[in-house]
Amino acid sequence: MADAPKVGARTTEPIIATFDVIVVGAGFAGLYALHRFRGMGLSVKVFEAGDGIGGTWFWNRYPGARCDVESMEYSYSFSEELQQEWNWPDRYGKQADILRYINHAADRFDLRRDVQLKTRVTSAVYDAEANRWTVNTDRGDRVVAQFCIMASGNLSTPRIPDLKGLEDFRGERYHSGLWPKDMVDFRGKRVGIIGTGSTAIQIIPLVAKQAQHLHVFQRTANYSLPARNGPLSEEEVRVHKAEYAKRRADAYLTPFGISGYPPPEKAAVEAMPEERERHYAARWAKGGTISFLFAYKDLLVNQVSNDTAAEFVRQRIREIVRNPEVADLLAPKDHPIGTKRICLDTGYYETFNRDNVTLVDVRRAPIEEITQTGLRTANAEYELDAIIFATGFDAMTGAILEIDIRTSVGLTMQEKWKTGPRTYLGLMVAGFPNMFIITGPGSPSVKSQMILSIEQHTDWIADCIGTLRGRGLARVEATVQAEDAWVEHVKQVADRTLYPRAKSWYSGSNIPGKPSVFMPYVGGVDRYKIKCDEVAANGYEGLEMTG
Ligand code: NA7
Repeated sequence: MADAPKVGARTTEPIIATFDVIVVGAGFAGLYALHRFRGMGLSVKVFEAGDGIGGTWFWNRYPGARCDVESMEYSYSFSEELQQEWNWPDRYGKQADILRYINHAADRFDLRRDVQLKTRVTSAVYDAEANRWTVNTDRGDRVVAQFCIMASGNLSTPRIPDLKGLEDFRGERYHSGLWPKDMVDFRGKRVGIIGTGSTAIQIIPLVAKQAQHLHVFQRTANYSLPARNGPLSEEEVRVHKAEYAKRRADAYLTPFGISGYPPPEKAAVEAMPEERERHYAARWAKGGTISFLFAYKDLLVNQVSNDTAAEFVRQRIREIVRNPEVADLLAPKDHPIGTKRICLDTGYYETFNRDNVTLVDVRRAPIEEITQTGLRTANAEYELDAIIFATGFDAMTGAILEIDIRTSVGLTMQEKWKTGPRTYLGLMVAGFPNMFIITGPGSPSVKSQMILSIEQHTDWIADCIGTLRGRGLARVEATVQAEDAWVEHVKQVADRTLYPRAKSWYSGSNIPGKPSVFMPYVGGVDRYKIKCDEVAANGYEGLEMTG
Protein backbone atom coordinates (compact mmCIF):
# COMPACT_ATOMS: atom_id res chain seq x y z
CA MET A 1 0.00 0.00 0.00
CA ALA A 2 1.68 3.24 1.09
CA ASP A 3 5.13 2.37 -0.22
CA ALA A 4 4.30 -0.92 -1.86
CA PRO A 5 6.72 -1.84 -4.62
CA LYS A 6 5.36 -0.74 -7.94
CA VAL A 7 5.48 -3.22 -10.74
CA GLY A 8 5.04 -2.75 -14.40
CA ALA A 9 5.93 0.92 -14.29
CA ARG A 10 8.18 0.64 -17.32
CA THR A 11 7.18 -0.88 -20.60
CA THR A 12 9.95 -2.09 -22.83
CA GLU A 13 9.91 -3.30 -26.41
CA PRO A 14 8.65 -6.88 -26.62
CA ILE A 15 11.44 -9.40 -26.23
CA ILE A 16 10.67 -12.67 -27.91
CA ALA A 17 12.69 -15.48 -26.45
CA THR A 18 12.24 -19.21 -26.21
CA PHE A 19 12.78 -21.44 -23.20
CA ASP A 20 11.99 -24.98 -22.23
CA VAL A 21 10.22 -23.84 -19.09
CA ILE A 22 8.67 -20.62 -17.86
CA VAL A 23 8.07 -20.37 -14.14
CA VAL A 24 5.66 -17.83 -12.68
CA GLY A 25 6.84 -16.67 -9.26
CA ALA A 26 10.16 -16.65 -7.42
CA GLY A 27 9.15 -17.76 -3.95
CA PHE A 28 10.21 -21.05 -2.42
CA ALA A 29 8.39 -22.92 -5.22
CA GLY A 30 9.65 -20.99 -8.22
CA LEU A 31 13.23 -20.98 -7.02
CA TYR A 32 13.33 -24.71 -6.36
CA ALA A 33 11.65 -25.35 -9.71
CA LEU A 34 14.36 -23.28 -11.40
CA HIS A 35 17.10 -25.22 -9.64
CA ARG A 36 15.51 -28.60 -10.34
CA PHE A 37 14.70 -28.02 -14.01
CA ARG A 38 18.04 -26.42 -14.65
CA GLY A 39 19.61 -29.55 -13.21
CA MET A 40 17.83 -31.53 -15.97
CA GLY A 41 19.50 -29.40 -18.60
CA LEU A 42 16.35 -27.40 -19.37
CA SER A 43 16.45 -23.68 -20.09
CA VAL A 44 14.31 -21.86 -17.54
CA LYS A 45 13.01 -18.33 -17.17
CA VAL A 46 11.35 -17.13 -13.97
CA PHE A 47 9.15 -14.05 -13.76
CA GLU A 48 8.56 -12.41 -10.41
CA ALA A 49 6.30 -9.43 -9.70
CA GLY A 50 8.24 -8.27 -6.63
CA ASP A 51 11.44 -6.31 -6.79
CA GLY A 52 13.04 -9.09 -4.78
CA ILE A 53 12.73 -12.86 -4.56
CA GLY A 54 10.93 -14.64 -1.74
CA GLY A 55 7.22 -14.60 -2.59
CA THR A 56 5.11 -14.68 0.56
CA TRP A 57 8.17 -13.84 2.64
CA PHE A 58 9.05 -10.91 0.43
CA TRP A 59 5.62 -9.29 0.66
CA ASN A 60 4.46 -10.16 4.18
CA ARG A 61 6.94 -8.07 6.14
CA TYR A 62 4.44 -6.74 8.64
CA PRO A 63 5.41 -6.49 12.33
CA GLY A 64 5.43 -9.92 13.95
CA ALA A 65 5.43 -11.88 10.66
CA ARG A 66 6.63 -15.38 11.45
CA CYS A 67 6.10 -18.88 10.18
CA ASP A 68 3.85 -21.15 12.26
CA VAL A 69 5.86 -24.24 11.31
CA GLU A 70 9.13 -24.74 13.18
CA SER A 71 12.12 -23.36 11.32
CA MET A 72 14.17 -26.58 11.28
CA GLU A 73 11.29 -28.17 9.35
CA TYR A 74 10.25 -25.15 7.29
CA SER A 75 13.26 -25.13 4.98
CA TYR A 76 14.52 -26.81 1.82
CA SER A 77 15.57 -30.43 2.12
CA PHE A 78 16.98 -30.90 -1.37
CA SER A 79 20.53 -30.03 -0.35
CA GLU A 80 22.12 -31.74 2.63
CA GLU A 81 24.89 -29.11 2.56
CA LEU A 82 22.38 -26.27 2.72
CA GLN A 83 20.46 -27.73 5.62
CA GLN A 84 23.66 -28.48 7.51
CA GLU A 85 25.27 -25.08 7.01
CA TRP A 86 22.25 -22.90 7.69
CA ASN A 87 21.49 -21.92 11.27
CA TRP A 88 18.00 -20.87 12.30
CA PRO A 89 18.10 -18.67 15.37
CA ASP A 90 14.54 -19.27 16.59
CA ARG A 91 12.08 -22.11 17.01
CA TYR A 92 9.75 -20.28 14.60
CA GLY A 93 11.46 -18.34 11.85
CA LYS A 94 10.73 -14.65 11.59
CA GLN A 95 10.06 -13.11 8.19
CA ALA A 96 13.44 -11.37 7.94
CA ASP A 97 15.31 -14.59 8.71
CA ILE A 98 13.27 -16.62 6.22
CA LEU A 99 13.84 -14.00 3.53
CA ARG A 100 17.57 -14.01 4.33
CA TYR A 101 17.54 -17.80 3.96
CA ILE A 102 15.78 -17.64 0.58
CA ASN A 103 18.30 -15.10 -0.65
CA HIS A 104 21.15 -17.23 0.64
CA ALA A 105 19.77 -20.27 -1.21
CA ALA A 106 19.40 -18.21 -4.39
CA ASP A 107 23.03 -17.12 -4.20
CA ARG A 108 24.33 -20.52 -3.20
CA PHE A 109 22.70 -22.18 -6.21
CA ASP A 110 23.26 -19.23 -8.54
CA LEU A 111 19.57 -18.80 -9.24
CA ARG A 112 19.26 -15.05 -9.73
CA ARG A 113 20.52 -14.91 -13.30
CA ASP A 114 17.35 -16.61 -14.56
CA VAL A 115 14.90 -14.58 -12.49
CA GLN A 116 13.41 -11.41 -13.92
CA LEU A 117 12.10 -9.20 -11.12
CA LYS A 118 9.48 -6.43 -11.20
CA THR A 119 7.63 -8.34 -13.89
CA ARG A 120 4.09 -9.55 -13.54
CA VAL A 121 2.82 -12.23 -15.90
CA THR A 122 -0.41 -11.01 -17.46
CA SER A 123 -1.31 -13.84 -19.82
CA ALA A 124 -0.33 -17.36 -20.78
CA VAL A 125 -1.69 -18.73 -24.02
CA TYR A 126 -1.25 -22.30 -25.20
CA ASP A 127 -0.93 -22.83 -28.93
CA ALA A 128 -2.21 -26.36 -29.56
CA GLU A 129 -0.58 -26.64 -32.97
CA ALA A 130 2.87 -25.55 -31.92
CA ASN A 131 2.49 -27.15 -28.48
CA ARG A 132 3.94 -24.01 -26.91
CA TRP A 133 2.95 -21.56 -24.20
CA THR A 134 3.34 -17.87 -24.94
CA VAL A 135 3.65 -15.78 -21.82
CA ASN A 136 3.18 -12.00 -21.77
CA THR A 137 4.16 -9.67 -18.97
CA ASP A 138 3.25 -6.19 -17.83
CA ARG A 139 6.67 -5.01 -18.99
CA GLY A 140 6.05 -6.09 -22.53
CA ASP A 141 8.00 -9.33 -22.50
CA ARG A 142 6.71 -12.05 -24.76
CA VAL A 143 8.34 -15.40 -24.23
CA VAL A 144 7.61 -18.85 -25.49
CA ALA A 145 8.15 -22.19 -23.79
CA GLN A 146 7.13 -25.81 -23.99
CA PHE A 147 6.17 -25.92 -20.32
CA CYS A 148 4.58 -23.35 -18.05
CA ILE A 149 4.85 -23.77 -14.29
CA MET A 150 2.58 -21.85 -11.97
CA ALA A 151 4.58 -21.23 -8.81
CA SER A 152 2.44 -18.23 -8.03
CA GLY A 153 1.56 -19.11 -4.45
CA ASN A 154 -1.56 -19.81 -2.46
CA LEU A 155 -1.69 -16.63 -0.45
CA SER A 156 -0.31 -14.04 -2.82
CA THR A 157 -3.36 -12.06 -3.89
CA PRO A 158 -4.01 -9.62 -1.04
CA ARG A 159 -7.56 -8.59 -0.61
CA ILE A 160 -9.02 -5.38 0.76
CA PRO A 161 -12.78 -5.49 1.24
CA ASP A 162 -14.75 -3.27 -1.04
CA LEU A 163 -15.73 -0.79 1.64
CA LYS A 164 -17.48 2.45 0.86
CA GLY A 165 -15.21 5.47 1.11
CA LEU A 166 -11.97 3.48 0.99
CA GLU A 167 -10.20 5.97 -1.23
CA ASP A 168 -11.29 8.95 0.88
CA PHE A 169 -9.25 8.00 3.93
CA ARG A 170 -6.59 10.66 4.53
CA GLY A 171 -4.49 8.65 6.97
CA GLU A 172 -2.03 5.84 6.34
CA ARG A 173 -3.39 2.61 4.92
CA TYR A 174 -1.62 -0.74 4.86
CA HIS A 175 -2.40 -4.29 3.84
CA SER A 176 -0.40 -6.92 5.70
CA GLY A 177 0.50 -8.66 2.45
CA LEU A 178 1.84 -5.51 0.79
CA TRP A 179 3.77 -4.12 3.70
CA PRO A 180 6.30 -1.34 3.00
CA LYS A 181 9.99 -2.15 3.18
CA ASP A 182 10.72 0.73 5.52
CA MET A 183 9.67 0.32 9.10
CA VAL A 184 6.31 1.86 9.85
CA ASP A 185 6.28 3.94 12.99
CA PHE A 186 2.95 3.78 14.81
CA ARG A 187 4.17 5.71 17.85
CA GLY A 188 1.66 8.26 19.05
CA LYS A 189 -0.89 7.19 16.45
CA ARG A 190 -4.47 6.03 16.66
CA VAL A 191 -4.41 2.78 14.75
CA GLY A 192 -7.24 0.54 13.60
CA ILE A 193 -6.73 -3.01 12.44
CA ILE A 194 -9.42 -4.84 10.50
CA GLY A 195 -9.32 -8.62 10.83
CA THR A 196 -8.38 -11.14 13.48
CA GLY A 197 -6.92 -13.98 11.39
CA SER A 198 -3.41 -15.44 11.79
CA THR A 199 -1.86 -12.28 10.39
CA ALA A 200 -3.67 -9.82 12.64
CA ILE A 201 -2.96 -12.03 15.63
CA GLN A 202 0.77 -11.63 14.93
CA ILE A 203 0.53 -7.88 14.30
CA ILE A 204 -1.73 -6.81 17.17
CA PRO A 205 0.58 -7.43 20.16
CA LEU A 206 3.42 -5.47 18.54
CA VAL A 207 1.43 -2.53 17.22
CA ALA A 208 -0.36 -2.28 20.58
CA LYS A 209 3.02 -1.63 22.20
CA GLN A 210 3.67 1.30 19.86
CA ALA A 211 0.36 2.92 19.10
CA GLN A 212 -1.26 5.56 21.21
CA HIS A 213 -4.42 3.52 20.85
CA LEU A 214 -5.28 0.39 18.88
CA HIS A 215 -8.81 -0.50 17.85
CA VAL A 216 -9.19 -4.12 16.78
CA PHE A 217 -12.18 -4.59 14.49
CA GLN A 218 -13.17 -8.23 14.84
CA ARG A 219 -15.86 -9.94 12.81
CA THR A 220 -15.02 -13.54 13.68
CA ALA A 221 -12.97 -14.73 16.63
CA ASN A 222 -10.25 -17.29 15.89
CA TYR A 223 -8.57 -19.89 18.03
CA SER A 224 -5.01 -19.01 18.84
CA LEU A 225 -2.43 -21.06 20.71
CA PRO A 226 0.76 -19.84 22.33
CA ALA A 227 3.82 -20.23 20.09
CA ARG A 228 6.27 -20.39 23.01
CA ASN A 229 8.80 -19.13 20.55
CA GLY A 230 12.39 -18.67 21.63
CA PRO A 231 15.96 -19.18 20.55
CA LEU A 232 16.95 -22.68 19.48
CA SER A 233 19.69 -24.14 21.66
CA GLU A 234 22.90 -25.41 20.08
CA GLU A 235 22.01 -28.88 21.31
CA GLU A 236 18.56 -28.83 19.68
CA VAL A 237 20.10 -27.76 16.40
CA ARG A 238 22.87 -30.35 16.61
CA VAL A 239 20.45 -33.21 17.28
CA HIS A 240 18.06 -32.10 14.55
CA LYS A 241 20.86 -31.76 12.02
CA ALA A 242 22.27 -35.17 12.88
CA GLU A 243 18.87 -36.66 12.11
CA TYR A 244 17.95 -34.41 9.20
CA ALA A 245 17.83 -37.03 6.46
CA LYS A 246 15.67 -39.36 8.51
CA ARG A 247 13.42 -36.55 9.70
CA ARG A 248 12.81 -35.35 6.16
CA ALA A 249 11.89 -38.88 5.08
CA ASP A 250 9.67 -39.34 8.14
CA ALA A 251 7.84 -36.10 7.36
CA TYR A 252 6.41 -37.69 4.20
CA LEU A 253 4.81 -40.36 6.36
CA THR A 254 2.78 -37.83 8.35
CA PRO A 255 -0.52 -36.05 7.56
CA PHE A 256 0.91 -32.52 7.70
CA GLY A 257 4.36 -33.32 6.34
CA ILE A 258 6.07 -32.38 9.59
CA SER A 259 8.31 -34.78 11.50
CA GLY A 260 8.61 -35.06 15.25
CA TYR A 261 4.91 -35.33 16.05
CA PRO A 262 3.78 -38.93 16.23
CA PRO A 263 0.15 -39.21 15.09
CA PRO A 264 -2.16 -39.99 18.01
CA GLU A 265 -3.80 -43.36 18.47
CA LYS A 266 -6.52 -42.49 20.94
CA ALA A 267 -9.79 -40.66 20.33
CA ALA A 268 -10.75 -37.76 22.60
CA VAL A 269 -14.09 -39.40 23.31
CA GLU A 270 -12.27 -42.42 24.70
CA ALA A 271 -10.43 -40.35 27.30
CA MET A 272 -11.71 -39.28 30.73
CA PRO A 273 -12.28 -35.51 31.13
CA GLU A 274 -9.36 -35.09 33.57
CA GLU A 275 -7.04 -36.96 31.26
CA ARG A 276 -8.09 -34.77 28.33
CA GLU A 277 -7.54 -31.64 30.38
CA ARG A 278 -4.01 -32.78 31.29
CA HIS A 279 -3.33 -33.72 27.71
CA TYR A 280 -4.43 -30.37 26.28
CA ALA A 281 -2.68 -28.46 29.07
CA ALA A 282 0.63 -30.17 28.32
CA ARG A 283 0.33 -29.17 24.66
CA TRP A 284 -0.73 -25.64 25.49
CA ALA A 285 2.36 -25.37 27.70
CA LYS A 286 4.62 -26.71 24.95
CA GLY A 287 3.24 -24.39 22.29
CA GLY A 288 2.56 -24.99 18.61
CA THR A 289 -0.44 -26.08 16.62
CA ILE A 290 0.49 -29.56 15.39
CA SER A 291 1.00 -31.05 18.83
CA PHE A 292 -2.36 -29.63 19.90
CA LEU A 293 -4.19 -30.99 16.85
CA PHE A 294 -2.46 -34.30 17.47
CA ALA A 295 -3.72 -34.52 21.04
CA TYR A 296 -6.32 -37.02 19.82
CA LYS A 297 -6.94 -38.70 16.53
CA ASP A 298 -10.58 -37.65 16.13
CA LEU A 299 -10.38 -33.89 16.74
CA LEU A 300 -10.99 -33.03 13.09
CA VAL A 301 -13.66 -35.62 12.43
CA ASN A 302 -15.82 -35.77 15.55
CA GLN A 303 -17.69 -32.68 16.73
CA VAL A 304 -18.03 -33.99 20.30
CA SER A 305 -14.29 -34.53 20.55
CA ASN A 306 -13.57 -31.23 18.90
CA ASP A 307 -15.79 -29.45 21.43
CA THR A 308 -13.55 -30.66 24.25
CA ALA A 309 -10.46 -29.10 22.65
CA ALA A 310 -12.29 -25.93 21.67
CA GLU A 311 -13.67 -25.49 25.17
CA PHE A 312 -10.19 -25.95 26.62
CA VAL A 313 -8.94 -23.01 24.53
CA ARG A 314 -12.00 -20.88 25.36
CA GLN A 315 -11.29 -21.47 29.05
CA ARG A 316 -7.71 -20.28 28.64
CA ILE A 317 -8.96 -17.13 26.89
CA ARG A 318 -11.34 -16.45 29.80
CA GLU A 319 -8.46 -16.93 32.24
CA ILE A 320 -6.11 -14.60 30.39
CA VAL A 321 -8.45 -11.76 29.44
CA ARG A 322 -9.56 -9.84 32.51
CA ASN A 323 -12.69 -8.20 31.09
CA PRO A 324 -15.29 -11.02 30.83
CA GLU A 325 -17.16 -9.34 27.98
CA VAL A 326 -13.98 -8.96 25.93
CA ALA A 327 -12.98 -12.53 26.76
CA ASP A 328 -16.35 -13.78 25.60
CA LEU A 329 -16.04 -11.89 22.36
CA LEU A 330 -12.56 -13.32 21.77
CA ALA A 331 -13.72 -16.88 22.43
CA PRO A 332 -14.61 -18.50 19.10
CA LYS A 333 -17.91 -20.30 18.98
CA ASP A 334 -18.90 -20.48 15.34
CA HIS A 335 -16.53 -23.15 14.01
CA PRO A 336 -14.78 -26.29 15.26
CA ILE A 337 -11.20 -25.73 16.34
CA GLY A 338 -8.72 -26.56 13.57
CA THR A 339 -11.20 -26.17 10.73
CA LYS A 340 -9.76 -22.73 10.06
CA ARG A 341 -6.03 -22.38 10.37
CA ILE A 342 -5.25 -22.30 14.08
CA CYS A 343 -3.31 -19.16 14.85
CA LEU A 344 -0.07 -19.11 16.77
CA ASP A 345 0.64 -16.09 18.91
CA THR A 346 2.92 -14.41 21.34
CA GLY A 347 0.86 -12.48 23.86
CA TYR A 348 -2.26 -12.03 21.72
CA TYR A 349 -4.96 -12.50 24.31
CA GLU A 350 -2.87 -10.68 26.95
CA THR A 351 -2.83 -7.63 24.68
CA PHE A 352 -6.53 -7.08 25.35
CA ASN A 353 -5.70 -6.33 28.99
CA ARG A 354 -3.88 -3.18 27.90
CA ASP A 355 -5.59 0.16 28.44
CA ASN A 356 -4.73 1.32 24.93
CA VAL A 357 -6.44 -1.59 23.15
CA THR A 358 -10.15 -1.79 22.36
CA LEU A 359 -11.90 -4.75 20.77
CA VAL A 360 -14.77 -3.74 18.50
CA ASP A 361 -17.38 -6.29 17.49
CA VAL A 362 -18.04 -5.68 13.81
CA ARG A 363 -20.16 -8.80 13.54
CA ARG A 364 -22.85 -7.08 15.62
CA ALA A 365 -22.27 -3.62 14.13
CA PRO A 366 -20.53 -4.03 10.75
CA ILE A 367 -18.15 -1.53 9.22
CA GLU A 368 -20.31 0.64 7.01
CA GLU A 369 -17.83 3.06 5.62
CA ILE A 370 -14.27 4.29 5.68
CA THR A 371 -14.33 8.01 6.31
CA GLN A 372 -11.72 10.68 5.66
CA THR A 373 -10.63 10.43 9.28
CA GLY A 374 -11.28 6.84 10.24
CA LEU A 375 -14.18 4.47 9.91
CA ARG A 376 -17.80 4.19 10.83
CA THR A 377 -19.56 1.06 12.00
CA ALA A 378 -23.31 0.61 12.31
CA ASN A 379 -23.22 2.17 15.77
CA ALA A 380 -20.10 4.31 16.19
CA GLU A 381 -17.44 6.39 14.47
CA TYR A 382 -13.72 5.89 15.07
CA GLU A 383 -11.02 8.50 14.47
CA LEU A 384 -7.88 6.83 13.14
CA ASP A 385 -4.47 7.94 11.88
CA ALA A 386 -3.72 4.57 10.30
CA ILE A 387 -5.73 1.56 9.19
CA ILE A 388 -4.17 -1.87 8.84
CA PHE A 389 -6.08 -4.27 6.63
CA ALA A 390 -5.25 -7.77 7.83
CA THR A 391 -8.11 -8.95 5.68
CA GLY A 392 -6.46 -11.88 3.95
CA PHE A 393 -6.12 -13.10 0.41
CA ASP A 394 -7.98 -14.45 -2.55
CA ALA A 395 -6.43 -17.75 -1.57
CA MET A 396 -5.36 -20.71 -3.65
CA THR A 397 -6.94 -19.67 -6.94
CA GLY A 398 -6.47 -15.86 -6.90
CA ALA A 399 -2.96 -15.70 -8.33
CA ILE A 400 -3.78 -18.16 -11.11
CA LEU A 401 -7.05 -16.57 -12.15
CA GLU A 402 -5.47 -13.12 -12.15
CA ILE A 403 -3.53 -14.25 -15.21
CA ASP A 404 -5.40 -14.61 -18.48
CA ILE A 405 -4.72 -18.31 -19.06
CA ARG A 406 -6.22 -19.67 -22.25
CA THR A 407 -5.66 -22.08 -25.10
CA SER A 408 -5.86 -21.65 -28.84
CA VAL A 409 -8.95 -23.85 -28.88
CA GLY A 410 -10.80 -21.25 -26.86
CA LEU A 411 -10.67 -22.66 -23.34
CA THR A 412 -9.97 -20.20 -20.53
CA MET A 413 -9.01 -20.99 -16.96
CA GLN A 414 -11.56 -18.45 -15.76
CA GLU A 415 -14.29 -20.42 -17.52
CA LYS A 416 -12.92 -23.79 -16.52
CA TRP A 417 -12.80 -22.83 -12.83
CA LYS A 418 -16.03 -20.84 -12.83
CA THR A 419 -17.65 -23.15 -10.29
CA GLY A 420 -14.45 -23.83 -8.39
CA PRO A 421 -10.97 -25.11 -9.18
CA ARG A 422 -10.69 -28.43 -11.00
CA THR A 423 -7.35 -30.20 -11.05
CA TYR A 424 -5.83 -33.63 -11.24
CA LEU A 425 -3.82 -34.07 -8.01
CA GLY A 426 -3.64 -30.29 -7.69
CA LEU A 427 -0.92 -30.51 -10.35
CA MET A 428 -2.56 -30.31 -13.76
CA VAL A 429 -5.77 -29.03 -15.31
CA ALA A 430 -7.44 -30.96 -18.14
CA GLY A 431 -7.47 -28.87 -21.30
CA PHE A 432 -4.24 -27.05 -20.40
CA PRO A 433 -1.41 -29.28 -21.62
CA ASN A 434 2.15 -28.81 -20.38
CA MET A 435 1.03 -26.50 -17.59
CA PHE A 436 1.74 -27.59 -14.03
CA ILE A 437 0.76 -25.96 -10.77
CA ILE A 438 3.02 -26.26 -7.75
CA THR A 439 0.87 -26.89 -4.66
CA GLY A 440 -2.34 -26.16 -6.51
CA PRO A 441 -5.89 -26.57 -5.22
CA GLY A 442 -6.67 -30.24 -4.76
CA SER A 443 -3.26 -30.98 -3.21
CA PRO A 444 -2.33 -30.84 0.50
CA SER A 445 -0.70 -27.41 -0.11
CA VAL A 446 -1.78 -25.07 2.70
CA LYS A 447 -2.64 -28.04 4.90
CA SER A 448 0.97 -29.18 4.86
CA GLN A 449 4.48 -28.01 5.45
CA MET A 450 4.59 -25.94 2.29
CA ILE A 451 8.25 -26.38 1.43
CA LEU A 452 8.00 -30.15 1.64
CA SER A 453 4.95 -30.06 -0.64
CA ILE A 454 6.74 -27.69 -3.01
CA GLU A 455 9.68 -30.08 -3.27
CA GLN A 456 7.44 -33.12 -3.67
CA HIS A 457 5.43 -31.44 -6.45
CA THR A 458 8.45 -30.08 -8.25
CA ASP A 459 10.25 -33.42 -8.16
CA TRP A 460 7.12 -35.14 -9.46
CA ILE A 461 6.78 -32.61 -12.30
CA ALA A 462 10.46 -32.97 -13.14
CA ASP A 463 10.13 -36.76 -13.32
CA CYS A 464 6.99 -36.42 -15.43
CA ILE A 465 8.73 -34.11 -17.90
CA GLY A 466 11.76 -36.42 -17.89
CA THR A 467 9.56 -39.41 -18.68
CA LEU A 468 7.76 -37.52 -21.43
CA ARG A 469 11.03 -36.61 -23.07
CA GLY A 470 12.44 -40.07 -22.50
CA ARG A 471 9.53 -41.47 -24.47
CA GLY A 472 10.25 -39.04 -27.28
CA LEU A 473 6.95 -37.23 -26.63
CA ALA A 474 6.24 -33.55 -26.17
CA ARG A 475 2.79 -33.03 -24.73
CA VAL A 476 1.30 -34.10 -21.43
CA GLU A 477 -2.23 -33.42 -20.28
CA ALA A 478 -4.57 -34.61 -17.55
CA THR A 479 -7.63 -36.45 -18.77
CA VAL A 480 -11.06 -35.11 -17.89
CA GLN A 481 -11.97 -38.46 -16.31
CA ALA A 482 -8.95 -38.45 -14.01
CA GLU A 483 -9.60 -34.85 -13.08
CA ASP A 484 -13.29 -35.45 -12.35
CA ALA A 485 -12.48 -38.46 -10.19
CA TRP A 486 -9.85 -36.52 -8.24
CA VAL A 487 -12.08 -33.49 -7.68
CA GLU A 488 -14.78 -35.82 -6.35
CA HIS A 489 -12.27 -37.63 -4.13
CA VAL A 490 -10.98 -34.33 -2.67
CA LYS A 491 -14.55 -33.38 -1.83
CA GLN A 492 -15.40 -36.75 -0.31
CA VAL A 493 -12.32 -36.68 1.88
CA ALA A 494 -13.17 -33.17 3.12
CA ASP A 495 -16.78 -34.17 3.72
CA ARG A 496 -15.66 -36.89 6.09
CA THR A 497 -14.08 -34.21 8.28
CA LEU A 498 -15.30 -31.15 10.17
CA TYR A 499 -13.48 -28.77 7.80
CA PRO A 500 -16.53 -27.85 5.71
CA ARG A 501 -18.25 -26.58 8.88
CA ALA A 502 -16.12 -23.43 8.88
CA LYS A 503 -16.44 -20.49 6.58
CA SER A 504 -12.84 -19.94 5.64
CA TRP A 505 -10.48 -19.08 2.84
CA TYR A 506 -9.97 -22.84 2.42
CA SER A 507 -13.39 -22.83 0.77
CA GLY A 508 -13.30 -19.35 -0.74
CA SER A 509 -15.88 -18.05 1.75
CA ASN A 510 -13.83 -14.93 2.46
CA ILE A 511 -14.34 -13.56 -1.05
CA PRO A 512 -17.82 -12.37 -1.98
CA GLY A 513 -19.05 -14.26 -5.04
CA LYS A 514 -16.25 -16.83 -5.02
CA PRO A 515 -17.57 -20.38 -5.53
CA SER A 516 -17.75 -22.26 -2.27
CA VAL A 517 -15.55 -25.32 -2.77
CA PHE A 518 -13.24 -26.81 -0.18
CA MET A 519 -9.94 -26.52 -2.04
CA PRO A 520 -7.10 -28.29 -0.20
CA TYR A 521 -6.76 -32.07 -0.13
CA VAL A 522 -7.06 -33.03 3.53
CA GLY A 523 -6.38 -36.76 3.24
CA GLY A 524 -2.84 -36.09 4.44
CA VAL A 525 0.59 -35.66 2.87
CA ASP A 526 1.33 -39.33 3.54
CA ARG A 527 -1.60 -40.66 1.51
CA TYR A 528 -1.21 -37.99 -1.12
CA LYS A 529 2.42 -38.83 -1.77
CA ILE A 530 1.59 -42.51 -2.11
CA LYS A 531 -1.06 -41.60 -4.68
CA CYS A 532 1.34 -39.39 -6.68
CA ASP A 533 4.01 -42.09 -6.60
CA GLU A 534 1.50 -44.71 -7.74
CA VAL A 535 0.36 -42.50 -10.61
CA ALA A 536 3.97 -42.20 -11.76
CA ALA A 537 4.74 -45.91 -11.22
CA ASN A 538 1.71 -46.82 -13.33
CA GLY A 539 3.06 -44.90 -16.29
CA TYR A 540 1.41 -41.58 -15.30
CA GLU A 541 -2.12 -42.89 -15.26
CA GLY A 542 -4.67 -40.15 -15.68
CA LEU A 543 -2.31 -38.23 -17.94
CA GLU A 544 -2.09 -38.46 -21.71
CA MET A 545 1.36 -38.19 -23.21
CA THR A 546 1.45 -37.53 -26.92
CA GLY A 547 3.92 -36.54 -29.60
P1 NA7 B 1 -7.57 -14.49 7.01
O1 NA7 B 1 -7.30 -15.69 7.82
O2 NA7 B 1 -8.38 -14.63 5.78
O3 NA7 B 1 -8.20 -13.40 7.96
C1 NA7 B 1 -8.78 -12.23 7.46
C2 NA7 B 1 -9.46 -11.49 8.57
O4 NA7 B 1 -10.04 -10.29 8.05
C3 NA7 B 1 -10.60 -12.30 9.19
O5 NA7 B 1 -10.61 -12.05 10.56
C4 NA7 B 1 -11.81 -11.69 8.50
O6 NA7 B 1 -13.00 -11.84 9.22
C5 NA7 B 1 -11.40 -10.23 8.44
N1 NA7 B 1 -12.18 -9.47 7.46
C6 NA7 B 1 -12.17 -9.60 6.13
N2 NA7 B 1 -13.03 -8.72 5.57
C7 NA7 B 1 -13.60 -8.04 6.59
C8 NA7 B 1 -14.58 -7.01 6.66
N3 NA7 B 1 -15.15 -6.51 5.57
N4 NA7 B 1 -14.94 -6.56 7.88
C9 NA7 B 1 -14.37 -7.08 8.99
N5 NA7 B 1 -13.45 -8.04 8.98
C10 NA7 B 1 -13.07 -8.52 7.79
O7 NA7 B 1 -6.20 -13.82 6.53
P2 NA7 B 1 -4.79 -13.78 7.27
O8 NA7 B 1 -3.92 -12.89 6.48
O9 NA7 B 1 -4.94 -13.51 8.71
O10 NA7 B 1 -4.28 -15.25 7.18
C11 NA7 B 1 -4.18 -15.92 5.93
C12 NA7 B 1 -3.22 -17.04 6.03
O11 NA7 B 1 -1.89 -16.55 5.87
C13 NA7 B 1 -3.16 -17.75 7.33
O12 NA7 B 1 -4.16 -18.68 7.51
C14 NA7 B 1 -1.79 -18.36 7.32
O13 NA7 B 1 -1.81 -19.56 6.58
C15 NA7 B 1 -0.98 -17.36 6.59
P3 NA7 B 1 -13.99 -13.10 8.89
O14 NA7 B 1 -13.29 -14.29 9.44
O15 NA7 B 1 -14.10 -13.15 7.39
O16 NA7 B 1 -15.25 -12.78 9.55
